[in-house]
Amino acid sequence: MKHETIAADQVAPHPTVGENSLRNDWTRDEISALFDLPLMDLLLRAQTVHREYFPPNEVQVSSLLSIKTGGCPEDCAYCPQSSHNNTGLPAAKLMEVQAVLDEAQKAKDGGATRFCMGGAWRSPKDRDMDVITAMIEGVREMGMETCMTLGMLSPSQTIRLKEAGLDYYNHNVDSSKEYYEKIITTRTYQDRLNTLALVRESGINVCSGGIVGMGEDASDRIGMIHTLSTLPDHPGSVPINMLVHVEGTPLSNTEELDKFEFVRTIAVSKITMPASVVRLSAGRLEMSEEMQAMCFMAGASSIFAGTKLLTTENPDHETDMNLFARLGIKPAPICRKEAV
Ligand code: SAM
Ligand code: DTB
Ligand code: SF4
Repeated sequence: MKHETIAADQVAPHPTVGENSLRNDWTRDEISALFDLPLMDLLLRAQTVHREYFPPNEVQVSSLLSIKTGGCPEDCAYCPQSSHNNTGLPAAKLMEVQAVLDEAQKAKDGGATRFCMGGAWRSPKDRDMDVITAMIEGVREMGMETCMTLGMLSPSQTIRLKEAGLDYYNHNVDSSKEYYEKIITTRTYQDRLNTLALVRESGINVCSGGIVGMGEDASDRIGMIHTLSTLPDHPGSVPINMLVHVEGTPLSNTEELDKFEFVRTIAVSKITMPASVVRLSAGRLEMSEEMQAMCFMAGASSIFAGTKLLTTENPDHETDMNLFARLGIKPAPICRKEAV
């Protein structure tokens, strides 16, 4: 990929006071021009913007648990949990509340301030909502922020999650609309946007991002950030995942994305959505420490900690804390954000 130095008038100059106010009128051309900046200019600008909104050198630590694993009817080409993919992952039933709370306690003891629970569903069933809301209430009582990702929601399910005190709902747009249609056929991009609108309107904080390295091209990464940064409100959390190549999925042999393109995706997300917490999400096991440091420089200020994501591996806590210490990064204290 070629990144030329571009004419100064194609990109807003280095930020001055007020210039990094929140905007949701970003154009694809502006986003494309950001991607094309020389890497050091892009990193400097992203870190400068980050510091206008967040304390420096703090990274929030979330923990993930798959509360309902495998056997998903959706055909997402990247996902180890789809029943359309032959990954050999056994399907499990929804976990019991106490078993989830036990895992949450371990995550808290390990330093997590947010506990994210994921269900391999197209949508949750109404009959599961009592168990799900009990999980939210229990994790909240432990003093952690709660996040759920359960697929598409109905209006009444969304209200129940809000009433239980859910802090964040994760629902990724995953890519551009054009590329999304190539990797998932069992639902539409608009379905995704509809659930995001329900969540936003209910007052639950939105967590939405995507995956890069799925064989998409640069215009798809631009399209994904364009979708997210032009939503009526920017998502409070923006997870950027590097594809985890899982054998048995159609994307298992996808060519590795240039690492700097991933770093650029983090930086452009930060610049376009400066008040959002950009999360360096899946794929860290394949990243060097230097690359992760570059992602923090690019404005990533959250990670998933613990040896397991949902079904795939992740660096262990000690390795992460060792990296934090060497980089002078501190885990961010809990800061519960009430959505409006
Ligand atoms: N079923 C729900 C849904 O799709 O919204 C929630 C769980 S789903 C596993 C949550 C997210 O995990 C997906 O939107 C995708 O971004 C991410 N994900 C799944 N498989 C992945 C992979 N192999 N590599 C990176 N991210 C992945
Ligand atoms: C997100 O954007 N990434 C997390 C979380 N939201 C739910 C999931 C990553 C899953 C990676 C593949 C797996 O472990 O199954
Ligand atoms: Fe199911 Fe979510 Fe995986 Fe798609 S990403 S197959 S909806 S668990």
